[in-house]
Amino acid sequence: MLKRITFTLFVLVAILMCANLTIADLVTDGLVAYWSLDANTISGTDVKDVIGGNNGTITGNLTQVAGKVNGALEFDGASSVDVVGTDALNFNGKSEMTVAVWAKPASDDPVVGVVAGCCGSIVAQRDALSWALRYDGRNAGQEFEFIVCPNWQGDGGFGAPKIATGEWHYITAIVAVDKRQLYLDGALVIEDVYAGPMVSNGPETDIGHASDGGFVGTIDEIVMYNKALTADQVKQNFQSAGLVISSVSLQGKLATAWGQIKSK
Ligand SMILES: [Ca+2]
Ligand SMILES: [Ca+2]
Ligand SMILES: [Ca+2]
Repeated sequence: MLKRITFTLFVLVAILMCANLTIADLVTDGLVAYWSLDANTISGTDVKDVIGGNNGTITGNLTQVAGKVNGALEFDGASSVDVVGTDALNFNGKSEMTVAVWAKPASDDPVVGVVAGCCGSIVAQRDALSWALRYDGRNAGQEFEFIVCPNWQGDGGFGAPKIATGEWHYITAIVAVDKRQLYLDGALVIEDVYAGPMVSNGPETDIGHASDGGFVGTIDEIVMYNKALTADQVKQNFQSAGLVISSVSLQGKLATAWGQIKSK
């Protein structure tokens, strides 16, 4: 009997260790918000930030679809997830931040905007005056741009090239004191000087749409940090499978393990 209990404990510890390995996969140092957009984080119009409590509300019609990691939301260019935000998302006076997201454009020109080609907010504090990671078709060759206040630095051309319709790609945008960086699929695409510190009039965060337009496509696994990730950390996040193990998969593993224990 003692042998069986010892074996049971061994199996349970082994499962939990595996779970912890998966959890450690996404960089957690400085992580202030994580909208996985998985089905178990969305209830009605409520969208949960599983890390920082910066919960959002769906405005318009968003469709839950298969994502890069578990579930995601499909955006139509008009609808959005609006996050009122907390002090943790207020970057006024700060000199570092990182925002990263998986995006899959629905077309070659994935934007519904107030002017032709612009502006497709993917994730932004754009209803506030702060920063935006978005699609701007006016920036030939640099359509997936990152613009940051003061003065929306980068709007004239600081972006990654178009990503192919229907393909998932991982975009990471960073403010690192005196420079801005943009990574695509874990590799640095562009870097430029930045005259900070950041200026912001609020922490309101918009996913999928802000005042001057919206992104048309699927968005998944949005993370924000209050620090500049290193190149290695960007790569680590690109290779990770998210942070949260769905309770279903963990319960499944436990049930399987318990069945194996009982049959011994
Ligand atoms: Ca997801
Ligand atoms: Ca808003
Ligand atoms: Ca622009």
